[in-house]
Amino acid sequence: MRRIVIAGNWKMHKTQADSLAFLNGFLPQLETTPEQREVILCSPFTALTSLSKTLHGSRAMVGAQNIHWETSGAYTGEVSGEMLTELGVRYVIVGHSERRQYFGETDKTVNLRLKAAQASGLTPILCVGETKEQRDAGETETHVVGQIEKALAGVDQSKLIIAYEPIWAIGTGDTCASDEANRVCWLIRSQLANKDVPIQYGGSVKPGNVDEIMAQPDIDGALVGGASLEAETFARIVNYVS
Ligand code: G2H
Repeated sequence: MRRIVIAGNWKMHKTQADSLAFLNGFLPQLETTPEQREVILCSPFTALTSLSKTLHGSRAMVGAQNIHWETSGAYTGEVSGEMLTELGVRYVIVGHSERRQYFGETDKTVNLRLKAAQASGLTPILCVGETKEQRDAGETETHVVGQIEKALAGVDQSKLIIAYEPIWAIGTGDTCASDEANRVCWLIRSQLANKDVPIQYGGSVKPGNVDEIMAQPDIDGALVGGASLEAETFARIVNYVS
């Protein structure tokens, strides 16, 4: 049985106070969440400490949105794995398309960050996905397989989550058809040595489409942006009906 992992990616949203207000509404709704579902909240660095303290002993776990590959040094603005684990962080998103697009993230730095995350005991959530232009040109498969190969070179597949996020479906409300998403997730799995790696779908997941997405045989969870910002909405996603 593969794990089911539902993660919220808050991106650059929520102060500490906003995060705690979210938890007040969200945590009671986890009481009915099936036990085998992993629930993760990936907040900005500034809210990690508060989240970690409040979530201690609860069903939900804490994730960060980036990690540097060195353990320390003159890297202004960066955060190491040890700095994250010290706060109780267990997961970290690596290679999100927004980091690739706006912050110069490359397949090489994604690979380094994955290794650094695992070396510090974190489980990385590796994001891959194609642009609209690549999809229109029929290059989805080659692009995604190429991203996976380069990202995972020398990476331990026993402590890993992958998120397939077609860039054209991110934050646009334009969800990838669930069978198309499943086909790419299947393709990703076919490239892996460890077939039990949880593979999430991400891109405009919401309460109205989560059931259909999660019914797909090769989709093991969701990475949720906009719809993870409001407690009631994210709780409905986490508590989807299988
Ligand atoms: C994709 C996703 C979360 P959204 O970036 O990683 O965001 O659900 O808003 O499309």
